[in-house]
Amino acid sequence: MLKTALFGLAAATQAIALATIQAKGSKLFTSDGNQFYIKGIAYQLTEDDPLAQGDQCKLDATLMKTLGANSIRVYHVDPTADHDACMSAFSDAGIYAWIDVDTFSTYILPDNPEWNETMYDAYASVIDAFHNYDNVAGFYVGNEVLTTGASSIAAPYVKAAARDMKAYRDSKGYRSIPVGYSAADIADLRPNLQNYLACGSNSSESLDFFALNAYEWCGQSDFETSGYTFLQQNASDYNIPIYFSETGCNTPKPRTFDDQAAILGSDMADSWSGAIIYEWIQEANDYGLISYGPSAAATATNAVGGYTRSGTPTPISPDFDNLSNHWKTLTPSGVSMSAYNPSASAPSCPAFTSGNWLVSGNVPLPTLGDAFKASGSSSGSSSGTSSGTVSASPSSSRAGTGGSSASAAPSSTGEAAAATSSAAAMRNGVPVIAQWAVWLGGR
Ligand SMILES: *[C@@H]1O[C@H](CO)[C@@H](O)[C@H](O)[C@H]1NC(C)=O
Ligand SMILES: *[C@@H]1O[C@H](CO)[C@@H](O)[C@H](O)[C@H]1NC(C)=O
Ligand SMILES: *[C@@H]1O[C@H](CO)[C@@H](O)[C@H](O)[C@H]1NC(C)=O
Ligand SMILES: CC(=O)N[C@H]1CO[C@H](CO)[C@@H](O)[C@@H]1O
Repeated sequence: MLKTALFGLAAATQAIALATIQAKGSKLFTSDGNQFYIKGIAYQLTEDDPLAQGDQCKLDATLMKTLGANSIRVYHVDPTADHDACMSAFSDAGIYAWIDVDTFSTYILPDNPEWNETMYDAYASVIDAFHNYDNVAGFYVGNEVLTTGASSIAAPYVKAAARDMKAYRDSKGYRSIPVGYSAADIADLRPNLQNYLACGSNSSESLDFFALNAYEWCGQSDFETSGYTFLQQNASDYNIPIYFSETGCNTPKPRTFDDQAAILGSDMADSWSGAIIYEWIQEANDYGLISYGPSAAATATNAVGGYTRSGTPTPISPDFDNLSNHWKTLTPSGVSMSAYNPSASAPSCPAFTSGNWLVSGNVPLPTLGDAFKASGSSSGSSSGTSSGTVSASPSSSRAGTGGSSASAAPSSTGEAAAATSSAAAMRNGVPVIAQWAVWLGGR
C-alpha cells in the first residue's frame, strides 16, 4: 500500500496534469469549467506513429506552444508503442491530442462498409493505450469515409463504431473522452451526414462531436464569400460540439488563415469549437507550417518522399507567423460549464433521398456479428423515414471489394487527400439500393 501511494505521488509530481476535455451540449469544456476552443495542428510526420518519438515531440511541442496551439490531431498511432514521453511533452506545452483510432487496414470502407471484430479490437486498443493521458481530448472513429451519395450507406457503420467505442470506454470505467468523426466537406452530403451522426433520441447511439475538414476559405475571402455562412447556418441549432478537424486552404499563397477570425470570433464561436490547421510538416502537398530542413535525397535516412521528417522544426514564412498572429488575438471566452444549459435537441434523422442519402431515417445500426439486415427502412422510431426499400445480397456486397474511393485514400503522411476530396464528385449518379452489408460472421 505504502509503495503504491509513494509511486502515485511521484508520478503526480512529474507533470502538472492538464484539465481534461469533455463535451456538454454543443460545446467543449475543460474539467475546471471553462469552455474550450481548439487551436490545433495536424501532426503526422510519416505514416508511422508520431507520438512514439519523445525527443522529436519535445522539439515540436515547444515550437507549437510558441505558435499558440493547444491541440494536435494525429491520424495514425501504434497502440503497442510507448507514448509517455510524447504525451507529457505535449501536456507540458498545454497541448491536447485528438486521435484517429482507425488505421490503413482497419478503416471503414465507403463502398463495402462493415463493422467487425477486427476493427472493434483495433479501435479499442488505441483507446486502451491513450485513455490514461489527461491531455487526450477525443477520438475519431473515421476520417472522410463518406465522399459521395453512394457511400452514405457507410454512415450507419460510422455510427455503430462510435456507439461501440463509447460503450467500450464506459464499460472500462475510462473518463468520458469524446468520440466523434471527421467528415469530408461535400456540399450535398454534409448537412445530412452531420445531422445523421447526431440524430435519434438515444445519445448512446450518436456521436459525441462532429468535425469537418473544410477548405472553402481561400486567400482574400470573407465569411459570406467563403461559404462559411452556410456552414454556420447548418451548425447554429446543432446539439453536439462541431469544429474544423482540418482547415487552411493553401492557394493562393501566402496563407493568411483569416478564417480563424470568423471561426474563433463573433461569426461562429457561439456554434463552433475552433479549428485544426492542416498541417505541421512541409511535404509535397505544400501545407506545412514548418520544415525540418531542405529537400532531401530520397536515400536520406530521415526523409520520405524528398522531405526531411525529423529534426529541428523551422517556421515557414509568412504562414507560421500569420497563423500565430491570428491566434494571439482570438481568445473567445464562451460560457462557463455551470452557466450553460444546453437547449438544442437532436436533429431529425435525414430521409432517404435517391442518389444523395441512401439511409432511411433512424435505421437500426449494425451490430458486431450481425446477420445481414435486408432492410434499411424497417425502423419504427424515425419520423422522417421514407422509401429505402431494399433487397440485396450481403455476400455479393462483400465479394470483390474494389478498394476505397480515391479521395478517402490516405496520402503519404496518412491523411486523406483532403483538399482534393472537397472537389470530389458529389454523387455518382447511379441509383444504389439502400442496404446494409453487415459482416456475416459471428463473434
Ligand atoms: C473486418 O473488416 C476489415 C475491413 O473491411 C477486413 O480487412 C477484415 O478482414 C474484417 N475482419 C473480419 C474478421 O471479417
Ligand atoms: C440506447 O442505445 C444503447 C446502445 O445501443 C442501448 O444499449 C440502450 O438500450 C438504448 N436505450 C434505449 C432507451 O433504447
Ligand atoms: C444547411 O444550410 C443550407 C444553407 O442555408 C440550407 O439550404 C439547408 O437547408 C441546411 N440544411 C440542413 C440540413 O440544415
Ligand atoms: C494576419 C497576418 O499576419 N497576415 C500577414 C500574412 O503575411 C503577409 C505577407 O507577409 C502579410 O502581408 C499579412 O499581413
